[in-house]
Amino acid sequence: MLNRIDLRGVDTDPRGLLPRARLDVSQAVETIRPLVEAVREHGFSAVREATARFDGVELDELRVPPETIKAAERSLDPDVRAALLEAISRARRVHEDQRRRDTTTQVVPGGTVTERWVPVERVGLYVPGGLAMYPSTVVMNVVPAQVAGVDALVVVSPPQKDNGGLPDQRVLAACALLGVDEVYAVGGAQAIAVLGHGSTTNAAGTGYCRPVDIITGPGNVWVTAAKRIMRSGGTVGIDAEAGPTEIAILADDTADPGHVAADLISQAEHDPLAASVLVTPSTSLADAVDAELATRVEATKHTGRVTTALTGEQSGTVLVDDLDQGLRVVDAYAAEHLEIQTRDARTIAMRVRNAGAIFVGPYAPVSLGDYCAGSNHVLPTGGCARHSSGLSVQSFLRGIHVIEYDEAALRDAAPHVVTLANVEDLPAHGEAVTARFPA
Ligand code: HSO
Ligand code: ZN
Repeated sequence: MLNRIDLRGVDTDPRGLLPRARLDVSQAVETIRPLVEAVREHGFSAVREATARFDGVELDELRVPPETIKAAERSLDPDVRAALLEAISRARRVHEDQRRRDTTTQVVPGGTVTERWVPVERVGLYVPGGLAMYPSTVVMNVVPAQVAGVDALVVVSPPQKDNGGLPDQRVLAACALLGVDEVYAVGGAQAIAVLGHGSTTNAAGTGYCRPVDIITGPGNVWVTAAKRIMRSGGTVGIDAEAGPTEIAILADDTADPGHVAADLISQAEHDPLAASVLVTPSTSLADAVDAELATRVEATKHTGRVTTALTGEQSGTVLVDDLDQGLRVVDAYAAEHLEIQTRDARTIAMRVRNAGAIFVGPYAPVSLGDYCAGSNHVLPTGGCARHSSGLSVQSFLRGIHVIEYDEAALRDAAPHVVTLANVEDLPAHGEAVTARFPA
């Protein structure tokens, strides 16, 4: 079922040889720019029009009343509630350990630099609601922002026709469980424009969503394009440009082919564009995984999109000579999720350089991390794991240097400042220091 790419005996850089979807965000940016501009200029009326067109919902008010959010929590199935609470508490434990402490460095007597970690004030979280509903994504975005100490958290999520034009009921309930009460029923590029530019929330102009400082959360290509537009304006930060989800599995002949197949299918289920890649030195494992896929894909609920994802050019089995070459391949691929299902998986995992998250051994499937490992599931895709990390407490903090020098310490540093200022032909810089010490 999976395309096969045979890299055995190939010792060139594997980067260009690996399967990968090409997603043209720049094209989408041009398509979506007028909509983002319309929201900036006209606020609610532009949002209303886009929502009718794309979501088939006529909105009178974007803001979801806080009582409605609370009611969603009350109507939650007890098992779903327990699972969400467990996911929240595990994520909190991991993210609380990420919180950096301010550090003060005594550079010289009388001279210190303190790095103060300060949260951004207002964050907008995009929660998708297309092929699937994502209460777990609410958890993964809100928990690190709360641990960072962000003051105001805003959630936007597409209105659902079958929920009376409100976002998904479970998404609302997750917001309630986390104490988020500012939620807007808006999705797509228009939601990103509301977060970035701010917007009126009804025709009367009695409600207003203030612009945020950072926009996080995954979405489709239109959402990503709108995030790129907002970031290029300079005043709004974004977490990352999330592309379709990816799983790579580095496995040897000790791996259970049924588990490998199940894990490849699990991420393919997200999106016809999702990527599932097996990297293995074992042709017998590759064959056995193909055989498992044949039966499991038929039996799974979303056969259609799983088949499209698994047979697409972005998915495949890469045959390698050995695990050393396998490691070079997975590093070149820089997967959003990487599973290591090999002998001595822990040692192999320690050698990986590029991945959004690494799942080690037979009992750490990606779907554990999607919900309930405590780790974050908002991770870099499309090879961005080469330079970026997933969402964390750090994503919501800025490290501000606070400089305190006394008179003697400045006097000591003065000749060096003057010398360097003169080297750069910026003498006024030196004069700003010497002005304090008239001869
Ligand atoms: N695998 C997705 C996250 C997710 N899975 C949410 C299920 N729900 C991207 O990491
Ligand atoms: Zn997933």
